[in-house]
Amino acid sequence: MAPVSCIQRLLGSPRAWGLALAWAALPAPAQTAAPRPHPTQAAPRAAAAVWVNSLGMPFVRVPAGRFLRGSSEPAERLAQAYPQLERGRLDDLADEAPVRTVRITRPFYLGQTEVTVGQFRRFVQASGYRAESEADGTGGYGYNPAYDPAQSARGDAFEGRDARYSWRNPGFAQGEDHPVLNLTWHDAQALAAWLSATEGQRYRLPTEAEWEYACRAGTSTRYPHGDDPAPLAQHANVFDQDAAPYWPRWQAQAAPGHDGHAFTAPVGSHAANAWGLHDMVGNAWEWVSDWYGEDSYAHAPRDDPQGPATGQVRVRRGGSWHTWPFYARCAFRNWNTPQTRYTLVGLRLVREVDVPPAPRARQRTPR
Ligand SMILES: [Ca+2]
Ligand SMILES: [Ca+2]
Repeated sequence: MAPVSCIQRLLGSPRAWGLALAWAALPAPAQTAAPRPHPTQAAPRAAAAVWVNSLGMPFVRVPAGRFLRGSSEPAERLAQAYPQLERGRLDDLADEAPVRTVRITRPFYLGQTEVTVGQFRRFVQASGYRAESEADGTGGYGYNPAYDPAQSARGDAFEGRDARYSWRNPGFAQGEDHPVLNLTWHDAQALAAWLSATEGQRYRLPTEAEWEYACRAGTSTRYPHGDDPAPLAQHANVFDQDAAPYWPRWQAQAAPGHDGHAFTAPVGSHAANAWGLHDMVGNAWEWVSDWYGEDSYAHAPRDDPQGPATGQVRVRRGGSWHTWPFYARCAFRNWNTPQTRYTLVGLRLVREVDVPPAPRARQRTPR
């Protein structure tokens, strides 16, 4: 059975009425989504203007354009760049091909950073929303130094599901400016819907194509900084020499060097890419709107692809603070069920650009 969207489920339940009333009772947002400069996010490298919404999320405008989506790198070349990886992992990348030109026909505002704990907390306080991990009582995943993956049924790197874990607690300390984790795809939909309703704008998750376009920011290399994984820790918060001591059996997979963070980093701790976007690579995986399809690139339209019409799992992109460099490439695709809540997965949002109405067709002068 195809999963039902959160909004559909909300509208079909008594809870929807309570939520709707909570929204209606809200005071007007302290500020509208009208663009204004953000006092703290003006990255010198990113000349692009930054705008902030009513929850304090900064957005930058991504231009319309075209890019080469995906990767067709042969396994032999990848093996040279990532010699520590088992060969089987290099042969499992068919979903990144074929590489094709994709056009993004409309500009859009994209979150300059991942959604933070503080921003999500303000949403929860204003709306009364309960994250899926709390609403269903099964919790999320978290880091527990006493937990041994080898002793668990699934062998997962993290403990869960467990009610002690949620977006409020991934098992390690997070500041309000860290990326929020343990949210489901449905939670992301609820956040976007609430922002849309309260601000009168159109918020949504980026499509998978928009996400990769924005990650690449005009580049066609493995990472926004280039092809070489060696300096990745200078550019992103990934599984590095700061994280490896906590998972010594994966030491060989850690990026060389120190990015300064064993767990999540405050968003924007690393330099922005060429379009002014931080942490597209690393820190938290990011939900996108598409259903996953292993062969979806071969069947996608060239313009504004939206992904398969149906599916079982939703795509997440970009890698996280716990991700090996190979899986933090701009082209890499991963997925989870829309109910998944996990210690590594967060999101960033799109706010659509207001499109002025098309000019009326000129009337033909009768002859
Ligand atoms: Ca790190
Ligand atoms: Ca990220």
